[in-house]
Amino acid sequence: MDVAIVSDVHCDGPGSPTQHDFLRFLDWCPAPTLVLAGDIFHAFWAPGGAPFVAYQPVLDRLRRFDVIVLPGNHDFHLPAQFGAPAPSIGTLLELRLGGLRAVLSHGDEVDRSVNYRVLHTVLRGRGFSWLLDHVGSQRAWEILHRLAGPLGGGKPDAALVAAQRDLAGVRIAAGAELVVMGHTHAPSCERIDAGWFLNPGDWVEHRTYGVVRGREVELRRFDPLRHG
Ligand SMILES: [Mn+2]
Repeated sequence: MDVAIVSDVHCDGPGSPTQHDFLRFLDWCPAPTLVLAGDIFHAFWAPGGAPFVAYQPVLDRLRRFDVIVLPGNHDFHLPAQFGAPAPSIGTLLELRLGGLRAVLSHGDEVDRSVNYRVLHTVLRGRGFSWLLDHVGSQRAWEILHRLAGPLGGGKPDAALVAAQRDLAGVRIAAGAELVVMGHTHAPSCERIDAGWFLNPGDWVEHRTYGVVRGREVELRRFDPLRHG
């Protein structure tokens, strides 16, 4: 495989099953390029530039990959660890993946609700960033976990899933050959006209990831017993 694509892993420290299985995935994964399409961590921050210790094993494993990072709503500060600029909602990356012209985003840009927009504009602003950098690592962890909520499964939001499919169609009509959006925890891989729409799913319920080989795209499920 040329590229592996994951989103919504929600790693949450050494005790979390998602992080446990994702570490196994990273040790196994044969793709040289790895796309992290948001919410890889449940509540990421790097107070004063130092990432939470609980997440360090994952960051260490990522070093051997050529990593492409997008901001999720749970880890919007992650791209900064890889030298990317400050992320806003709906950050788009347009680049070549395998043999395909790809357009990547976390997928939360389809949530047009005022609550979501306001909350996430504030959280990604300088005031909140200053606060988290000054309360200490433990307090920052607690604040972010209160905001993140429990690591729930729950059904994907049908309205958001439909909105993503529509938006994928628009991006494909504009020339994208692969559109990637996660966030909804609704794994899918389908053709829309001449393009692919991939939602890599999540690791709370499905443990799915996308694969690009040449011009082919598929969705797979990681089985730690078989691959780990
Ligand atoms: Mn998300």
